[in-house]
Amino acid sequence: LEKEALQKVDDATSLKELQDVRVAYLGKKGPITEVLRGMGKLSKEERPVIGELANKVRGNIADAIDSKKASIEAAELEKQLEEETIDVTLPGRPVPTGGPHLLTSIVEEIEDLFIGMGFEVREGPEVETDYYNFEALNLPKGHPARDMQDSFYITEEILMRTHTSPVQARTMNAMEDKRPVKMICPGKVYRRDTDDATHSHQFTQIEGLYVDKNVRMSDLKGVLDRFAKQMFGQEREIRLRPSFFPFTEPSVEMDISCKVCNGEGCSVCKQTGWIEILGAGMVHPRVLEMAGYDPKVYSGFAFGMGPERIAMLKYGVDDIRHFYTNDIRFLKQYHQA
Ligand code: FA5
Repeated sequence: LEKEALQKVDDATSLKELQDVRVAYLGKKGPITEVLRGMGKLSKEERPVIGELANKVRGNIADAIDSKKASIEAAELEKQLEEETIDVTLPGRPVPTGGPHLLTSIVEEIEDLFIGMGFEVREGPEVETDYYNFEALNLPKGHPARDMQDSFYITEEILMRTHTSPVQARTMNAMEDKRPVKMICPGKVYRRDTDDATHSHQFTQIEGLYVDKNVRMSDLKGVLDRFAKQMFGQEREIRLRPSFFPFTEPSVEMDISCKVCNGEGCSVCKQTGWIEILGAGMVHPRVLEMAGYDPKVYSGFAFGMGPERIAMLKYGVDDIRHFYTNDIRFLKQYHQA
Protein backbone atom coordinates (compact mmCIF):
# COMPACT_ATOMS: atom_id res chain seq x y z
CA LEU A 1 0.00 0.00 0.00
CA GLU A 2 2.74 2.43 0.97
CA LYS A 3 4.65 1.75 -2.23
CA GLU A 4 1.56 2.23 -4.33
CA ALA A 5 0.72 5.53 -2.60
CA LEU A 6 4.27 6.88 -2.89
CA GLN A 7 4.29 5.98 -6.57
CA LYS A 8 1.06 7.95 -7.07
CA VAL A 9 2.52 10.91 -5.19
CA ASP A 10 5.52 10.75 -7.45
CA ASP A 11 3.33 10.62 -10.57
CA ALA A 12 1.18 13.57 -9.57
CA THR A 13 1.82 16.59 -11.82
CA SER A 14 -0.52 19.14 -10.30
CA LEU A 15 -1.76 20.24 -6.88
CA LYS A 16 -5.19 18.89 -7.80
CA GLU A 17 -3.83 15.39 -8.51
CA LEU A 18 -1.84 15.51 -5.31
CA GLN A 19 -4.89 16.45 -3.32
CA ASP A 20 -6.75 13.49 -4.89
CA VAL A 21 -3.96 11.16 -3.70
CA ARG A 22 -4.15 12.64 -0.20
CA VAL A 23 -7.91 12.07 -0.04
CA ALA A 24 -7.63 8.55 -1.46
CA TYR A 25 -4.95 7.35 0.99
CA LEU A 26 -5.14 9.55 4.04
CA GLY A 27 -8.78 10.74 3.87
CA LYS A 28 -11.59 9.69 6.18
CA LYS A 29 -12.56 6.89 3.86
CA GLY A 30 -8.98 5.94 2.99
CA PRO A 31 -7.42 2.52 3.80
CA ILE A 32 -5.18 3.79 6.61
CA THR A 33 -8.02 5.49 8.46
CA GLU A 34 -9.93 2.24 8.05
CA VAL A 35 -7.10 0.22 9.59
CA LEU A 36 -6.83 2.63 12.52
CA ARG A 37 -10.57 2.57 12.98
CA GLY A 38 -10.55 -1.24 13.13
CA MET A 39 -7.93 -1.35 15.89
CA GLY A 40 -10.57 -2.13 18.48
CA LYS A 41 -11.13 -5.51 16.96
CA LEU A 42 -7.47 -6.50 17.25
CA SER A 43 -5.87 -8.40 20.06
CA LYS A 44 -3.81 -6.64 22.72
CA GLU A 45 -0.53 -7.88 21.24
CA GLU A 46 -1.38 -6.96 17.67
CA ARG A 47 -2.61 -3.44 18.48
CA PRO A 48 0.73 -1.63 19.14
CA VAL A 49 2.44 -3.37 16.22
CA ILE A 50 -0.29 -2.60 13.69
CA GLY A 51 -0.84 0.86 15.16
CA GLU A 52 2.82 1.78 14.87
CA LEU A 53 2.99 0.43 11.34
CA ALA A 54 -0.13 2.29 10.22
CA ASN A 55 1.11 5.57 11.73
CA LYS A 56 4.49 5.14 10.11
CA VAL A 57 2.92 4.49 6.71
CA ARG A 58 0.64 7.47 7.18
CA GLY A 59 3.59 9.67 8.18
CA ASN A 60 5.66 8.58 5.19
CA ILE A 61 2.83 9.22 2.74
CA ALA A 62 2.07 12.62 4.31
CA ASP A 63 5.78 13.60 4.18
CA ALA A 64 5.98 12.53 0.55
CA ILE A 65 2.88 14.55 -0.30
CA ASP A 66 4.26 17.65 1.49
CA SER A 67 7.57 17.58 -0.27
CA LYS A 68 5.92 16.92 -3.64
CA LYS A 69 3.56 19.81 -2.97
CA ALA A 70 6.47 22.13 -2.35
CA SER A 71 8.16 21.10 -5.56
CA ILE A 72 4.95 21.46 -7.64
CA GLU A 73 4.37 24.93 -6.16
CA ALA A 74 7.92 25.97 -6.93
CA ALA A 75 7.55 24.73 -10.52
CA GLU A 76 4.26 26.57 -10.94
CA LEU A 77 5.72 29.80 -9.62
CA GLU A 78 8.62 29.40 -12.00
CA LYS A 79 6.22 28.89 -14.89
CA GLN A 80 4.12 31.87 -13.92
CA LEU A 81 7.15 34.14 -13.66
CA GLU A 82 8.27 33.01 -17.07
CA GLU A 83 4.85 33.63 -18.62
CA GLU A 84 4.48 37.05 -17.06
CA THR A 85 7.82 38.38 -18.13
CA ILE A 86 7.34 41.74 -19.85
CA ASP A 87 9.04 42.30 -23.13
CA VAL A 88 10.10 45.88 -22.72
CA THR A 89 11.17 46.08 -26.35
CA LEU A 90 7.58 45.71 -27.66
CA PRO A 91 6.06 48.95 -28.98
CA GLY A 92 3.49 50.48 -26.57
CA ARG A 93 -0.23 50.77 -27.27
CA PRO A 94 -1.08 54.34 -28.29
CA VAL A 95 -3.05 56.26 -25.64
CA PRO A 96 -5.37 58.88 -27.16
CA THR A 97 -4.36 62.31 -25.93
CA GLY A 98 -6.29 65.58 -25.91
CA GLY A 99 -5.09 68.95 -27.09
CA PRO A 100 -5.98 72.56 -26.60
CA HIS A 101 -9.30 73.75 -28.04
CA LEU A 102 -8.90 75.85 -31.19
CA LEU A 103 -10.27 78.85 -29.32
CA THR A 104 -7.76 78.41 -26.50
CA SER A 105 -4.93 78.18 -29.04
CA ILE A 106 -6.01 81.31 -30.89
CA VAL A 107 -6.39 83.31 -27.67
CA GLU A 108 -2.91 82.20 -26.58
CA GLU A 109 -1.51 83.11 -29.98
CA ILE A 110 -3.04 86.59 -29.78
CA GLU A 111 -1.79 86.99 -26.19
CA ASP A 112 1.76 86.09 -27.25
CA LEU A 113 1.62 88.58 -30.04
CA PHE A 114 0.60 91.45 -27.79
CA ILE A 115 2.97 90.41 -25.01
CA GLY A 116 5.66 90.82 -27.70
CA MET A 117 4.51 94.44 -28.10
CA GLY A 118 4.79 95.13 -24.37
CA PHE A 119 1.21 94.50 -23.23
CA GLU A 120 0.47 92.62 -20.02
CA VAL A 121 -2.42 90.16 -19.67
CA ARG A 122 -5.21 90.91 -17.18
CA GLU A 123 -8.53 89.39 -16.21
CA GLY A 124 -11.87 90.64 -14.96
CA PRO A 125 -15.14 89.16 -13.67
CA GLU A 126 -17.75 87.69 -16.00
CA VAL A 127 -20.54 88.67 -13.61
CA GLU A 128 -20.24 92.43 -13.67
CA THR A 129 -21.90 95.47 -12.19
CA ASP A 130 -23.96 97.82 -14.32
CA TYR A 131 -21.50 100.52 -13.26
CA TYR A 132 -18.40 98.93 -14.82
CA ASN A 133 -20.14 97.35 -17.82
CA PHE A 134 -21.86 100.61 -18.83
CA GLU A 135 -21.68 103.69 -16.62
CA ALA A 136 -17.90 103.87 -16.21
CA LEU A 137 -17.74 103.58 -20.01
CA ASN A 138 -19.77 106.71 -20.56
CA LEU A 139 -23.03 104.79 -20.98
CA PRO A 140 -25.31 106.20 -18.28
CA LYS A 141 -28.65 104.55 -17.52
CA GLY A 142 -31.12 105.15 -20.32
CA HIS A 143 -28.38 105.85 -22.89
CA PRO A 144 -29.68 104.66 -26.27
CA ALA A 145 -26.34 103.00 -27.13
CA ARG A 146 -27.02 100.41 -24.42
CA ASP A 147 -29.32 98.82 -26.97
CA MET A 148 -26.25 97.90 -29.05
CA GLN A 149 -25.52 95.17 -26.50
CA ASP A 150 -28.61 93.31 -25.34
CA SER A 151 -27.78 92.00 -21.89
CA PHE A 152 -28.52 89.17 -19.51
CA TYR A 153 -29.39 90.91 -16.23
CA ILE A 154 -29.17 89.06 -12.90
CA THR A 155 -30.50 91.94 -10.81
CA GLU A 156 -31.07 95.57 -11.78
CA GLU A 157 -27.44 96.34 -10.93
CA ILE A 158 -25.71 93.07 -11.85
CA LEU A 159 -25.41 91.44 -15.25
CA MET A 160 -23.30 89.06 -17.31
CA ARG A 161 -20.74 91.37 -18.93
CA THR A 162 -21.57 92.14 -22.57
CA HIS A 163 -17.98 92.96 -23.49
CA THR A 164 -14.49 92.97 -21.97
CA SER A 165 -14.39 96.79 -21.88
CA PRO A 166 -15.29 96.97 -18.14
CA VAL A 167 -11.77 95.65 -17.51
CA GLN A 168 -10.45 98.93 -18.97
CA ALA A 169 -12.21 100.88 -16.24
CA ARG A 170 -11.29 98.34 -13.55
CA THR A 171 -7.61 98.39 -14.52
CA MET A 172 -7.36 102.19 -14.59
CA ASN A 173 -9.27 102.48 -11.30
CA ALA A 174 -6.94 100.00 -9.63
CA MET A 175 -3.81 102.04 -10.51
CA GLU A 176 -3.31 104.04 -7.33
CA ASP A 177 -0.45 106.08 -8.73
CA LYS A 178 -2.20 106.54 -12.09
CA ARG A 179 0.78 105.37 -14.08
CA PRO A 180 0.66 104.34 -17.76
CA VAL A 181 -1.35 101.20 -18.59
CA LYS A 182 -0.66 98.75 -21.40
CA MET A 183 -2.78 95.64 -21.10
CA ILE A 184 -4.94 93.13 -22.92
CA CYS A 185 -7.76 91.15 -21.37
CA PRO A 186 -9.22 87.98 -22.87
CA GLY A 187 -12.46 86.52 -21.52
CA LYS A 188 -16.00 85.31 -22.03
CA VAL A 189 -18.83 87.73 -22.70
CA TYR A 190 -22.60 87.26 -22.95
CA ARG A 191 -25.29 88.88 -25.10
CA ARG A 192 -28.90 88.25 -25.87
CA ASP A 193 -28.02 87.70 -29.54
CA THR A 194 -29.76 85.04 -31.58
CA ASP A 195 -27.29 82.29 -32.44
CA ASP A 196 -26.41 81.98 -36.13
CA ALA A 197 -23.31 81.24 -38.21
CA THR A 198 -21.50 84.39 -37.03
CA HIS A 199 -23.22 85.20 -33.72
CA SER A 200 -23.24 83.40 -30.41
CA HIS A 201 -24.99 84.37 -27.15
CA GLN A 202 -21.73 83.62 -25.36
CA PHE A 203 -18.48 84.34 -27.09
CA THR A 204 -14.95 85.54 -26.40
CA GLN A 205 -13.43 88.97 -26.62
CA ILE A 206 -9.95 90.33 -26.20
CA GLU A 207 -9.75 93.89 -24.95
CA GLY A 208 -6.71 96.08 -25.43
CA LEU A 209 -5.90 99.32 -23.60
CA TYR A 210 -2.91 101.61 -23.84
CA VAL A 211 -2.90 104.80 -21.77
CA ASP A 212 0.13 107.06 -21.54
CA LYS A 213 1.22 110.58 -22.34
CA ASN A 214 0.97 111.36 -26.06
CA VAL A 215 -0.73 108.15 -27.23
CA ARG A 216 -2.13 108.91 -30.67
CA MET A 217 -4.41 107.39 -33.28
CA SER A 218 -1.34 106.49 -35.35
CA ASP A 219 -0.12 104.32 -32.42
CA LEU A 220 -3.40 102.43 -32.55
CA LYS A 221 -3.10 101.98 -36.27
CA GLY A 222 0.49 100.78 -36.01
CA VAL A 223 -0.30 98.20 -33.31
CA LEU A 224 -3.35 96.87 -35.18
CA ASP A 225 -1.48 96.71 -38.49
CA ARG A 226 1.32 94.74 -36.86
CA PHE A 227 -1.21 92.43 -35.23
CA ALA A 228 -2.98 91.77 -38.56
CA LYS A 229 0.23 91.08 -40.44
CA GLN A 230 1.62 88.73 -37.79
CA MET A 231 -1.67 86.92 -37.44
CA PHE A 232 -2.65 86.56 -41.09
CA GLY A 233 0.46 87.27 -43.17
CA GLN A 234 2.57 90.19 -44.34
CA GLU A 235 0.47 90.73 -47.47
CA ARG A 236 -2.58 91.69 -45.41
CA GLU A 237 -3.73 95.28 -45.11
CA ILE A 238 -6.02 96.94 -42.61
CA ARG A 239 -8.44 99.82 -42.96
CA LEU A 240 -10.16 101.85 -40.28
CA ARG A 241 -13.75 102.94 -40.85
CA PRO A 242 -15.47 105.62 -38.75
CA SER A 243 -17.81 104.11 -36.20
CA PHE A 244 -19.37 104.87 -32.85
CA PHE A 245 -18.74 103.63 -29.31
CA PRO A 246 -19.67 105.86 -26.37
CA PHE A 247 -16.37 105.07 -24.64
CA THR A 248 -14.06 106.07 -27.51
CA GLU A 249 -13.75 109.27 -29.51
CA PRO A 250 -13.08 109.03 -32.36
CA SER A 251 -14.25 105.44 -32.81
CA VAL A 252 -13.38 103.07 -35.64
CA GLU A 253 -14.04 99.58 -36.85
CA MET A 254 -11.15 97.73 -38.35
CA ASP A 255 -11.42 95.69 -41.50
CA ILE A 256 -8.77 93.35 -42.75
CA SER A 257 -8.18 92.65 -46.44
CA CYS A 258 -9.11 89.14 -47.43
CA LYS A 259 -8.04 89.06 -51.03
CA VAL A 260 -6.06 85.87 -51.48
CA CYS A 261 -4.09 85.45 -54.72
CA ASN A 262 -2.33 82.42 -56.11
CA GLY A 263 -1.05 81.34 -59.55
CA GLU A 264 -4.59 80.92 -60.90
CA GLY A 265 -5.88 84.30 -59.83
CA CYS A 266 -7.36 86.00 -56.81
CA SER A 267 -10.27 85.11 -54.59
CA VAL A 268 -12.02 87.62 -52.43
CA CYS A 269 -13.94 87.03 -49.22
CA LYS A 270 -17.28 88.78 -49.12
CA GLN A 271 -18.01 91.10 -52.07
CA THR A 272 -15.77 93.89 -50.93
CA GLY A 273 -12.54 92.02 -50.15
CA TRP A 274 -12.58 93.41 -46.59
CA ILE A 275 -13.87 91.84 -43.41
CA GLU A 276 -14.53 93.48 -40.03
CA ILE A 277 -12.75 92.01 -37.03
CA LEU A 278 -12.75 94.58 -34.26
CA GLY A 279 -13.94 97.84 -32.78
CA ALA A 280 -11.51 100.45 -31.46
CA GLY A 281 -10.84 104.10 -30.83
CA MET A 282 -9.21 106.73 -28.64
CA VAL A 283 -10.33 106.39 -25.02
CA HIS A 284 -13.03 109.01 -24.36
CA PRO A 285 -11.84 111.82 -22.01
CA ARG A 286 -14.87 111.15 -19.78
CA VAL A 287 -13.78 107.52 -19.32
CA LEU A 288 -10.24 108.59 -18.39
CA GLU A 289 -11.60 111.16 -16.00
CA MET A 290 -14.01 108.75 -14.28
CA ALA A 291 -11.08 106.36 -13.70
CA GLY A 292 -8.97 109.15 -12.18
CA TYR A 293 -6.69 109.90 -15.15
CA ASP A 294 -6.34 113.56 -16.16
CA PRO A 295 -7.33 113.72 -19.84
CA LYS A 296 -5.20 116.84 -20.28
CA VAL A 297 -2.12 114.80 -19.39
CA TYR A 298 -3.03 111.31 -20.53
CA SER A 299 -4.51 109.90 -23.70
CA GLY A 300 -5.05 106.33 -24.79
CA PHE A 301 -6.42 103.90 -27.29
CA ALA A 302 -8.57 100.82 -26.79
CA PHE A 303 -9.81 97.99 -28.94
CA GLY A 304 -12.04 94.93 -28.59
CA MET A 305 -11.87 91.94 -30.91
CA GLY A 306 -13.68 88.63 -31.25
CA PRO A 307 -11.19 85.72 -31.40
CA GLU A 308 -13.86 83.34 -32.77
CA ARG A 309 -14.21 85.57 -35.82
CA ILE A 310 -10.42 85.74 -36.13
CA ALA A 311 -10.09 81.94 -35.93
CA MET A 312 -12.89 81.59 -38.48
CA LEU A 313 -11.04 83.84 -40.88
CA LYS A 314 -7.66 82.27 -40.29
CA TYR A 315 -8.76 78.64 -40.48
CA GLY A 316 -11.77 78.92 -42.78
CA VAL A 317 -14.30 77.84 -40.13
CA ASP A 318 -17.73 78.49 -41.61
CA ASP A 319 -19.89 78.49 -38.48
CA ILE A 320 -19.18 79.97 -35.04
CA ARG A 321 -21.27 77.23 -33.41
CA HIS A 322 -18.50 74.70 -34.18
CA PHE A 323 -16.54 76.25 -31.31
CA TYR A 324 -19.22 75.32 -28.79
CA THR A 325 -20.82 72.10 -29.97
CA ASN A 326 -17.54 70.26 -29.31
CA ASP A 327 -17.71 67.72 -32.09
CA ILE A 328 -14.42 65.90 -31.58
CA ARG A 329 -14.01 65.51 -35.38
CA PHE A 330 -13.96 69.29 -35.74
CA LEU A 331 -11.68 69.91 -32.77
CA LYS A 332 -9.18 67.20 -33.76
CA GLN A 333 -8.36 68.92 -37.03
CA TYR A 334 -6.62 71.68 -35.12
CA HIS A 335 -4.52 69.59 -32.74
CA GLN A 336 -0.85 69.92 -33.36
CA ALA A 337 0.94 66.58 -33.62
C1 FA5 B 1 -17.63 95.99 -28.45
O1 FA5 B 1 -18.00 95.07 -27.75
C2 FA5 B 1 -16.70 97.04 -27.92
N1 FA5 B 1 -16.56 96.86 -26.48
C3 FA5 B 1 -15.36 96.97 -28.62
C4 FA5 B 1 -14.50 98.11 -28.31
C5 FA5 B 1 -13.56 98.03 -27.31
C6 FA5 B 1 -14.60 99.30 -29.03
C7 FA5 B 1 -12.74 99.09 -27.02
C8 FA5 B 1 -13.80 100.38 -28.74
C9 FA5 B 1 -12.87 100.28 -27.74
P1 FA5 B 1 -18.74 95.10 -30.66
O2 FA5 B 1 -20.08 94.94 -30.10
O3 FA5 B 1 -18.63 95.56 -32.07
O4 FA5 B 1 -17.90 96.10 -29.76
O5 FA5 B 1 -17.96 93.72 -30.54
C10 FA5 B 1 -16.56 93.60 -30.79
C11 FA5 B 1 -16.26 92.30 -31.54
O6 FA5 B 1 -16.83 91.20 -30.86
C12 FA5 B 1 -16.87 92.25 -32.94
O7 FA5 B 1 -16.03 92.88 -33.89
C13 FA5 B 1 -16.97 90.75 -33.18
O8 FA5 B 1 -15.72 90.26 -33.58
C14 FA5 B 1 -17.27 90.21 -31.81
N2 FA5 B 1 -18.71 89.95 -31.60
C15 FA5 B 1 -19.70 90.81 -31.33
N3 FA5 B 1 -20.86 90.20 -31.16
C16 FA5 B 1 -20.64 88.88 -31.34
C17 FA5 B 1 -21.44 87.68 -31.27
N4 FA5 B 1 -22.73 87.71 -30.95
N5 FA5 B 1 -20.86 86.49 -31.51
C18 FA5 B 1 -19.54 86.44 -31.77
N6 FA5 B 1 -18.72 87.50 -31.85
C19 FA5 B 1 -19.26 88.71 -31.62
